[in-house]
Amino acid sequence: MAITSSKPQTTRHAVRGIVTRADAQLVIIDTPGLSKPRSLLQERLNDLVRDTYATVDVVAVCLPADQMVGPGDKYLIAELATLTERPKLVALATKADKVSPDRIRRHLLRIAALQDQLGITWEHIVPCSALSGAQVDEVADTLISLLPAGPKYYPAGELTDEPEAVLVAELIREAALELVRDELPHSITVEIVELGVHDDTNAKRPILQVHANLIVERDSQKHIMIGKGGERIKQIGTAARHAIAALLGTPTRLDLRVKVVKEWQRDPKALRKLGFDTD
Ligand SMILES: Nc1nc2c(ncn2[C@@H]2O[C@H](COP(=O)(O)OP(=O)(O)OP(=O)(O)O)[C@@H](O)[C@H]2O)c(=O)[nH]1
Ligand SMILES: [Mg+2]
Repeated sequence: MAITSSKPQTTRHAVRGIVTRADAQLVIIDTPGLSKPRSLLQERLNDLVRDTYATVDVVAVCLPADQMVGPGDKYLIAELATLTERPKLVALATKADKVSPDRIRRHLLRIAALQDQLGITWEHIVPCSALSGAQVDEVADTLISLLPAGPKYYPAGELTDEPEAVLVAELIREAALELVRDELPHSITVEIVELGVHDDTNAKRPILQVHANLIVERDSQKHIMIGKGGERIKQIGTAARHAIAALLGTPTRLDLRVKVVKEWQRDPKALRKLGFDTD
């Protein structure tokens, strides 16, 4: 349900994914990371993360096996330890497919050592890989074993409660992130101008019509996004259109334009308009 990319700060919303099984329903919330606020956007994201921590039963901290446990990870875990209503903590040693069993073992030991260093307790430490699927079921079992009994919040078959417009905007951003480099990813956001289903008499099935703006912060970035002869924006549009059609199961027509909203990450009004209001 949540988009992924090789660029930092990919997740900017608290996206819910719902897993319904015979014995339980697991609502997984993907949040942004907690980081040093360098913009109003980052402050808003940190507020969102803290609000989410306060409302969940368990926090699973992802610590990729191919990277050292860094100062950012330690900061985040130490923050979790200061919460008054402390959620239970699980460590996930992710990307297990990328390293040798020996390296995994050492990674697990370092994760275990964080308990004494930071004054926390891991209920479980689970190595896993989203790519190969190894131990993904164990992750679900582990999380479910830590949940209190409660109502089933969503009907079976529901995979997320994200509005369609948000999913579509995120898929467009995912396509854009894959096709840019360096600092630009931070500056990109997507605004849906119009989203509707059209019954085209010539088409056999209804068509999803999307009109969206790919927003950047500066004129120079606009030129990069458009690319030579419009090449890059065309590539982004094609990739996004396929992804949207695949997720929603509807043939899609996408009208995508690049727009500059000067310094939107620092502008309270722009942030509100672009859906980053935490109130
Ligand atoms: N090899 C491998 N790569 C993975 C695995 N899980 C995620 N990745 C890759 O790691 C990169 C980062 O994944 P994200 O899901 O965007 O990471 P994140 O922790 O949510 O990061 P932010 O949203 O930016 O805070 C992407 O390129 C993924 O394809 C895995 O299990 N194995
Ligand atoms: Mg993410």
